[in-house]
Amino acid sequence: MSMEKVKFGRSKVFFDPFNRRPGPIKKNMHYCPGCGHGILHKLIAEAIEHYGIQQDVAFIAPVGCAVFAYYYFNTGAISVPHGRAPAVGTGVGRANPEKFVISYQGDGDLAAIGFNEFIQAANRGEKMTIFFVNNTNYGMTGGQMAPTTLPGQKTTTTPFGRNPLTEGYPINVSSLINTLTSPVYIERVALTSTARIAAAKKAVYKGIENLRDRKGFSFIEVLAPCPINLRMTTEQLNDFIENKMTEFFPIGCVRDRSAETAVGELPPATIHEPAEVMAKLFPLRQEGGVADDFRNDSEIFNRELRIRMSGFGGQGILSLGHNFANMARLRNFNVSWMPSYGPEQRGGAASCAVILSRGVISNPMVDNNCDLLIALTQMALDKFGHQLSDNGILIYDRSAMSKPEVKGNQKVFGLDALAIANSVGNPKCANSVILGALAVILKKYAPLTEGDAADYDKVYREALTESFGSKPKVLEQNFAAFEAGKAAMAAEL
Ligand SMILES: Cc1ncc(C[n+]2csc(CCOP(=O)(O)OP(=O)(O)O)c2C)c(N)n1
Ligand code: SF4
Repeated sequence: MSMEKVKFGRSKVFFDPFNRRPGPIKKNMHYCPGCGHGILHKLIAEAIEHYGIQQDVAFIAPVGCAVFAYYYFNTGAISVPHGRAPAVGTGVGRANPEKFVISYQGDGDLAAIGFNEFIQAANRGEKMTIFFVNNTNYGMTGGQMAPTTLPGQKTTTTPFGRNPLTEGYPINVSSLINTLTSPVYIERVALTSTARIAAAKKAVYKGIENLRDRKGFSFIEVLAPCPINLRMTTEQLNDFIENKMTEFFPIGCVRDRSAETAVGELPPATIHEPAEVMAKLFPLRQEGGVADDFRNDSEIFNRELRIRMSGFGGQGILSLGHNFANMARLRNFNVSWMPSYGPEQRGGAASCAVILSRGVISNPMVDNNCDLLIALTQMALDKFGHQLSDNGILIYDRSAMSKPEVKGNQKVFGLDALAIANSVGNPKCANSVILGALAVILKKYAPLTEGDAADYDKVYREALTESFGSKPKVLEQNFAAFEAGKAAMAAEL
């Protein structure tokens, strides 16, 4: 059957009845009488059927009147947050390259809140077809101004008519993406008459054919009636679309490179093996050749370790946590590092929660059962002291507070971290002083074997080199601070 022939009856791509639609009405769509969405749905369903891709379509529905498209289309369907259809479609398409992604969006959804997602997907030439319903307003929410509202057009948010001096001119989306290199096919159609609908049908079929043939990004803009919010009769609406909208949105093909674009191969899955990604991101770990050999049998490393480091901004407390987390990462721990600081650049309270685990870390918060607390101010101790477990370790800055009370089996160690850092010539190295002190504490109390203690020193150097490799002087000062911290803590124990 020629595709131009009018089809009566319901496409098999639609459910029949619409059982997903709540309430007693199962035969009709929820759209207002005369709405363009229903007509466009019909054309898309027929095209999907025609090209035989129903089983593999992922239909991404917007927020807007078409949010319930999944009531009707018997295809894979996802409803997404407002404006996110091209972003979700990108994810779906990349993770499941064999699927056919359709993004269906209104002018509020696509050209306002979701404009960036849309234009980036168009620019990347994602293999998807987008149907863009331009009805010059936010239909679902009662007729607010959209980016496509015409100058002078009254909406609930432009009661005196859109004024280009204050609201700008309508955005011509099809022309805008015609400045990009990637899109294969861009056409604007309308739904005002049988002839226009027949032309729209051709465009819809081409968009779906391109999708089937994996040719790339196709975009079909549909000038559609919204009789309810525009408060017009069908005749008035047809006149509005044909004579007013087309002044800003001329009907016709904007670009068609479908014929010269080769039928695409199934795109390669762009999800890489985790090991491959790690090797790429963290080459040092590979070069060091120490990826898998740190398997300390100590009980302490066989469970989640929960650490809180806290002090004032500027004391390097966040870097301390970051460096420690990095050291653990370089030895195949899963880690989380969650900083928390006030808006002040310097001097406000700053802290970070670090978790190390050989298993999955499901929650990066540390608000109880803390294994290790490093407190560099009295305020930090007051705030987090009670979270330290009965078997936990506390390291505090002796110059900032007197020896805190000990609870249960807690072990408490004082250190003049800042003074030691100053002695090596850089107060910013206090965090390396603490990491040095921690080496000694862990060796004795974790306990670490000789080999693992040596590896702790090694991985400290690896982590610091990763951060400061290009600054030999800073590196040298930190290494000195680390050794000074070790010596100071060894003298205490
Ligand atoms: C994040 C977010 N912001 C705002 C809304 C409210 N909202 C729902 S639909 C809509 C506009 C839809 O208009 P359009 O995309 O033109 O689709 P139409 O309803 O006209 O088909 C808005 C702003 C929302 N649901 N979510
Ligand atoms: S409000 Fe407008 S776009 Fe929404 S269903 Fe009604 S006519 Fe269609």
